[in-house]
Amino acid sequence: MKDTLIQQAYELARERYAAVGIDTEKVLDTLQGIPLSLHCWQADDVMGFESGSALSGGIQTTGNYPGRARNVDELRADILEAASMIPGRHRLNLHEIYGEFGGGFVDRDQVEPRHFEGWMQWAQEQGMKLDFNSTSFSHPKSGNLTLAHPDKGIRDFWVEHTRRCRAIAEEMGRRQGDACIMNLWIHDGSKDITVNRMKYRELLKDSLDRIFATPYAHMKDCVESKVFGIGLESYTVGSNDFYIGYAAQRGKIVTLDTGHFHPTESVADKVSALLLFVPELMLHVSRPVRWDSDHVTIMNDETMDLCKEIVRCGALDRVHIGLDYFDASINRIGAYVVGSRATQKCLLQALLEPLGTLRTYEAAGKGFERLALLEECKSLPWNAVWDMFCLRNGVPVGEEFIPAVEDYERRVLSKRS
Ligand code: RNT
Ligand code: ZN
Repeated sequence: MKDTLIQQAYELARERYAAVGIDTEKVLDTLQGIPLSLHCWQADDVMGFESGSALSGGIQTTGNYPGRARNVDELRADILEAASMIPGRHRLNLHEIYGEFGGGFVDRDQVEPRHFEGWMQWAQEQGMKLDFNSTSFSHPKSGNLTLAHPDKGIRDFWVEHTRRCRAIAEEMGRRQGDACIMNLWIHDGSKDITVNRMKYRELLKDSLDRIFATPYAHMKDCVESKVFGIGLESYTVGSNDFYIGYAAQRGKIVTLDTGHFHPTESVADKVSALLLFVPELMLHVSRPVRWDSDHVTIMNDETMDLCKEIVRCGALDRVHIGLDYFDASINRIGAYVVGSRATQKCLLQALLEPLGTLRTYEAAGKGFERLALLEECKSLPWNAVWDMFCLRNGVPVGEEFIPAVEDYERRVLSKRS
């Protein structure tokens, strides 16, 4: 698309938005300052570099599209390629299994900051900040239970792993001069009926207390619940209620994965409810299709509602926006780009909302006027503002990223067998 056309369309949009009291320049500035935390695991189907063992722990990738990243160099190249098509500056979210273990086997209770030295240096060179995750899946000691395992030896192993991960996150945060957000998700649960719901939850609570006993200044902890994992359908130790209670009492961040709730539940509604009781939120923006299927995020009502709630709550500085999907059935770089840009498009529309007028209507009991303006907002020329955002950031505008992804596939991905 010609730059002049984008500029002309933007000027018209700018006037159109000014008429409803919105300054598009301010909005573009705000959007520029919102980093996404890009999930490194989209590029290699959550495999990591530890041992090549199969993905386990209640999650699964489906599809075998060619071109999966097989090592750290390929993963980094893919992330940079994706980032070159996503406007703005973004963070990278690593899992412990993506450490550089020097060809040997480093067990999870032995991991150290030095295994992430390469990542920290690379991230600094790229001007990219890091977030982190402990990894309790895909490991021989990770059956149905980890931190909630009745066997003290197994529990201790995972406590040690997670404690070490916090130390790594602390080092990342210290080096980048900005807190590293460390997420804790475990799959612990039961395939069939358990008669010990309380027991496993007591054990998990105790393990968490041991893990969080060390205070840190440069990392922040978050805890992620879910409804159930594959093969663990009857009971999830770390349920939503469990972690909400834990995080509220202990002042931890709650991670909301948009796939981890009952399909008709609104994740957007949780933002205001939780922010009154927990310090911050972390998001795993995903697209559940009938269940926690981890499809690529798109610009749908759910994502839009979620972004609108963050803006309406004035909570952009208390919500960390990460992505979490793993689609192995399509070009993985394209998947990164589509999901990231979709999330940003939702954020942009949330920022372009004439909230002042809408709230004036609401306060005056003008229900029709509120509804009418909300409806009209849907067709205001937000896309012209989006195109301008891409143009100013030097990334492909509109569908221009499709041939760019195809080109990378031809040049790079298709050579991986
Ligand atoms: C699993 C959780 C978790 C993982 C990542 C890989 O259901 O969503 O966040 O997807 O840790
Ligand atoms: Zn998640």
